[in-house]
Order: sequence, then structure tokens, then C-alpha cells
Amino acid sequence: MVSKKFRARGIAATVAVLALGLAACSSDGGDSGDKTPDAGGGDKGGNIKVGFSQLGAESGWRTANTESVKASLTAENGIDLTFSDAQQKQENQIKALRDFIDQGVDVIAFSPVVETGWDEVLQEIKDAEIPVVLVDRTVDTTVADPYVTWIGADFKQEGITAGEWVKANHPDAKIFEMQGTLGSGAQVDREAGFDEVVGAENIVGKASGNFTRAEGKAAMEAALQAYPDMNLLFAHNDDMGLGAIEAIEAAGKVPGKDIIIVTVDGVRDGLQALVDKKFNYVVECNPVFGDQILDAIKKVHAGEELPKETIVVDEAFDQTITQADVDARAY
Ligand code: GZL
Repeated sequence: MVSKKFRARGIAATVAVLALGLAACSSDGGDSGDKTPDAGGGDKGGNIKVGFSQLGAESGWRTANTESVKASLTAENGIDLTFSDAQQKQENQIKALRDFIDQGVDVIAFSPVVETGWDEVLQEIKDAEIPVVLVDRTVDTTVADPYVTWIGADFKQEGITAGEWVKANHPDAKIFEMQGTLGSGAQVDREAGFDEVVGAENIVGKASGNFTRAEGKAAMEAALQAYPDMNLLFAHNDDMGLGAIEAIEAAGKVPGKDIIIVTVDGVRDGLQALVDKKFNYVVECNPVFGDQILDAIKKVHAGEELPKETIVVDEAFDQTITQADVDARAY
């Protein structure tokens, strides 16, 4: 059976949002990660009951995304939100998803930690006739029409943008690629875009830092030993790049000079590293789209037509960025 890969494509952005998600508040308070009581304190007479399964709190990007979601999906905005943090564990998300079905939520929002392994629960959601909006990460599933629409970044384009800068500015670099969570849409597509542009022959090694600072630092410590001639790091997010800086400095090397650093996200700490000349190029991946998720959930609930996907527009930053630019950023 052919699996369908639902991914961001570089298509013209039209604003619509679908969320595939499932409530987290398991009745037994089980291990479906951290849970936040619903903002509305139960059904607020006519509010849309939404279950949001967030994959974790692994990075500055994820924190900013969660803040944006919670700021938009409020009782005042007509939403009775049940929010779950799965702590980057797929089993926690699947459990939360089933809890949302049991609670009979009206709409589900979900950012899948990895692309695969969702077929069974997606079919259960479909059988329960709960509309689904997919947020941020992508799914690869055999279930037909698993969600109404998706919003997120064009991960492959982000990898291409990073690769083009490397090719133009450091064509002879010996590149170490630090991957995000293996099997996640962001990791798969950023790697595909970047490698396509720079050429696999210029990549001396790869390892995953799971999108976290701590694991990024550990992966870089090992890489510095394994690949002594490496002189450029492409990290799939800022947090792993920030962890790598600690390892590079501990090894007596200068980040941004001895080892050029290119990352994705553009969170405040990442852009500060750019101002401090420790990063060299940052491709943005904007996490602040809670308002678009709210808009889509309302349209889904009202049975309105929605585009299949929405691309959140990104930009990119080099070392010409100023401290004032960073201070003015929303996240
Ligand atoms: C991208 C998002 C990624 C970020 C990381 O949309 O899924 O996950 O790039 C985060 O910082 O962990």
C-alpha cells in the first residue's frame, strides 16, 4: 500500500490551517506527558472543544510556538483548550490523541514528533469523525485524507537556503551536519534540501542532536574528535548550534571563525549568536502562527472550505544583523 507523504512544498502560501491533534488530558493522568487543564475550565457554553498535542518543549522554537498557540486558543476566542506536552515521546502523543477521542473534542491539533507510526491512531480519529488540523511537522501515513489542512514551514526550502549560502560563501568547506530528531519532517526535509545543494561529497559526517542544546553539545564533542578537519557546521536548529558552540569553545576553537556555523530557526538566542559573530548564517523558521491555527479551527468547525496546506513564510539572516534588530524580534 502506498503511503502518502504530506509535506510542505514551496507552493504559494494561502492562509488556512488544519490541525491534527488529540487531547492530552488522559483521565488516568497517565504518562501522556505534561498536561495543562483546559483554559476554559470545561465547556464554556458553545466554545469549540479543542485538543492540542504539542510534541515537547525541546527548543526555543517549540517554546515560542506553544506560547503562540496558547495565546490564541483561549476561552475569550471561543476555544475550550486541552493542551498536552508529550516530552518528545511518540507514545505520549498517541496516548494523548486517544484521550482526545474519548473526551469527544470537536477539533484536534497535533504536531507529530516524527513522520511515521500514526496510521492506527489516525484511523481511529477518522472513525470518530473528529476533524484534524496538522501543525508544524508533517506525517507520512497510509490513511487517506488524514487531516483537513496543515500549516508549517517549507523545511526543504530552509535546507536549500542554508545550502546555497554555504555553496556561495564556503564552497570548499568540510561540512559536519547536525540533524534534528531523526525521522521528523523537519530533519528529513532540511537534510534533503541542504545535501542536494552542497553535494554529499562535501559532508564529512552527520549525527543527530535531537533538536536540543544538550544533545547538540554532546554530538559536537564527538564530531570534533571524529572529524578534526571539519570547518563548517550545519545544524538543523539554533539550539543544537548553541550547544555546539560550547563544545567548540571547550576544544579551544573559535565558533564563527575556525568553524563556520549555519543554523535554522532564528530564535532570539540564535540571532544573538549571530550578532556575537559565533553563528554565521541563520535561516528563519517562524513559530508564531497561533492566530492562523485559531482561524483554521473555527473554519473547520464551521465546515468551511480550507486549502490543503499553508506555508509559513521564512526569511534568513547573516552577520549584518544588528543588536537593535534582535531586540525588536517577537521571539
Ligand atoms: C520546525 C520545528 C523544529 C524546529 C526545532 O518547524 O518543527 O522543531 O526547527 C524544533 O527547533 O525542535
